[in-house]
Amino acid sequence: MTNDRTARGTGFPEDFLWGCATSSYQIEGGANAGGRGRSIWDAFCREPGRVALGQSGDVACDSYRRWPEDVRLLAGLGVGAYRFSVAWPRVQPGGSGPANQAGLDYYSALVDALLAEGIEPWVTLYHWDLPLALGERGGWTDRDTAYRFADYAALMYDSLGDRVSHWTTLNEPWCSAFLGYEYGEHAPGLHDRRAALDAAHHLLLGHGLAVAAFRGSGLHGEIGLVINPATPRPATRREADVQAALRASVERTGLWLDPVYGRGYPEAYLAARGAAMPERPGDLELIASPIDFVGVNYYNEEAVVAAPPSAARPDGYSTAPTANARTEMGWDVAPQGLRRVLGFIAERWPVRALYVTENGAAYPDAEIRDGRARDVDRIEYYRGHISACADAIGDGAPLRGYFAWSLLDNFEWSHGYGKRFGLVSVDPMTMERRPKDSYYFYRDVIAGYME
Ligand code: IFM
Repeated sequence: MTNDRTARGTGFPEDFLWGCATSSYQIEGGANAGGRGRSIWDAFCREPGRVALGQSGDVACDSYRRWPEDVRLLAGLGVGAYRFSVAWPRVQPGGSGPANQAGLDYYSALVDALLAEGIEPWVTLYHWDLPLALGERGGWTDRDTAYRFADYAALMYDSLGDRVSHWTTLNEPWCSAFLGYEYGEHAPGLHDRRAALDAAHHLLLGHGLAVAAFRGSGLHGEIGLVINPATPRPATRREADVQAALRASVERTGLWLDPVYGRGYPEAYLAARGAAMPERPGDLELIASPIDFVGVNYYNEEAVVAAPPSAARPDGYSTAPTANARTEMGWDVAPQGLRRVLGFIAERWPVRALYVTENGAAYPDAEIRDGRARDVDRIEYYRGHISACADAIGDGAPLRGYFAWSLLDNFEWSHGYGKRFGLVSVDPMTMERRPKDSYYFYRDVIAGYME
């Protein structure tokens, strides 16, 4: 989409879309406001030892009440789009049945305010806050959750579809399935590989059903899936390491994009686990409902070396140390990895458009000078990654836009509030928002200047 908020002097096309992203549980708070139901994250945060310092998203950035301030901050940046997610338990407290009007009104007012500023709302339907009632019935391991998700999606199309023209179904289904059900780091916190594979299939089925419902709604607009693709790079030039990295990319990213593009599940991935997906006739056709774009969330690369497959490492590789700088998450800073993964996806799957739907970095709080956080590290991180996007476009990748993660310092899941990704800081006591230097850097990039 072309608007008057595209970069002019940074080597990006005129109609390149610049945006900023957040998610509901990470910023909204208002946990008991307006008839919101409970989510699996509300319950998980209350389990001892799950989240740093026992923190939760109960208050978060209080965007449930302070969203007009957030819209002003977005307008000040000059973004063309704001990517936010809907909290399913806010609009359908028990995960099924009638909508909660107060929840729908909240998102409707936000959408209207964004449009009034010329900012396109990009709505993510699922960024991990599953209604607890569904979680208690097995969550994504239960096939029925996929159908409930499609009903909820239809409800959102009805409510916002007259004003929203960009939708994404799931954010990073790898995290929902594997961090949630196999590695125990995210809600619901299980350690069960079989459950993770079931969850992966039902997430994809929910995605396919929601895409089909969108097409059936007669609405205009685009719909896509957001993934965090695997980003291994060979640690050495040894052929075994090169092959191990390639295999990891092909299989782990293919787990999502192969079925979405009608190729079924990667056999080698399932064979390595001695497992099959719980698919039923017709599922793969639904999962392959055509999408308009793929969103790529990219933060880092991992250097890998070939290693004998084992139960813990079925894919036959392990990670190796590098000399790269790291963010506060311990993640390697590897801007060219973004260029590589965009190229890899564009080459391998018939994607019509790619968007970087998240990219950003956590760093310890920066020195405050003249009342502003001088977050030089974050600026350098953005500079490198935004340049890598220009390189990817030069290579021919159909990259149409970029979303910074994140507008605000917010609730970073099991890390609590200790890891801060914001362009804007949020005072935990007063909720006062203060733009950091990176906010002004990104504003200038959007305006067409990258010094
Ligand atoms: O904060 C998360 C976000 O919710 C999903 N993608 C990665 C971000 C940083 O960890």
